[in-house]
Amino acid sequence: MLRRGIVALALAAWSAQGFSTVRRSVRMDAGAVNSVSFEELDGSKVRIGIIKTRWNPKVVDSLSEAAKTTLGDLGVKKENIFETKVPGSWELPSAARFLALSGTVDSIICLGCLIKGETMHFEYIADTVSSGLMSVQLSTSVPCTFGVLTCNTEQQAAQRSYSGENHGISWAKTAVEMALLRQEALGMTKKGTMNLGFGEDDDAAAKKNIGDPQRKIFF
Ligand code: RBF
Repeated sequence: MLRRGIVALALAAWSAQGFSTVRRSVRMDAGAVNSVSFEELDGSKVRIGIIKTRWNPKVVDSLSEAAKTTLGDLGVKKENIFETKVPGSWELPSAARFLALSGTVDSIICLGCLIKGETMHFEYIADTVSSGLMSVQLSTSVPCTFGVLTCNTEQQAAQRSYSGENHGISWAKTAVEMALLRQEALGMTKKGTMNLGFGEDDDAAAKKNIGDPQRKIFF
């Protein structure tokens, strides 16, 4: 009986080790990345909003500086960047909604930094802000970049902003890419009207495509 127990324990330990080895190797083979590549982006005709929090200013200001420099590098004109502040991350979704509904921007970068503390604020705010921003972008058709760092420590926040790989750079690129996608999807790049992007340059060409199964709608 005792021997059977020992064998069972040894088997359990061996299989647990086996499984964890398999899991480890799968994770290594999955090609997971923690950054994303971008194609060349022409930001010369897009209007971008930046909303940033006054909480954690060292981190958030560094994110917004990196974002603005990147927008400039992509050709976004200074006069096409609108910037405003809110107290904390909790306020980002309403401010984003006001800005989206103003019709003055093609895409909004929402910047904040939540650092886990001793109370439950982090859990409440992080979840709600991310779903709030998703809801704003879907209900207004103005893409909102989720630029909120949700960190366990101040060091993690620093490593992702002023003393490491600054995420403001990729968030600015994301915002320009989504602004261009929005303009294309809404037919704003075509002459004339909102034709939902038939992929032609004028309205007549777009109409000609109606009924053609090959016609290109949206992207
Ligand atoms: N806002 C942030 O953007 N980052 C934070 O780390 C943060 N921590 C907070 C901690 C507590 C205990 C509270 C009450 C608020 C915090 N806020 C933070 C502010 C929050 O986003 C919001 O501005 C206020 O709750 C007012 O609505």
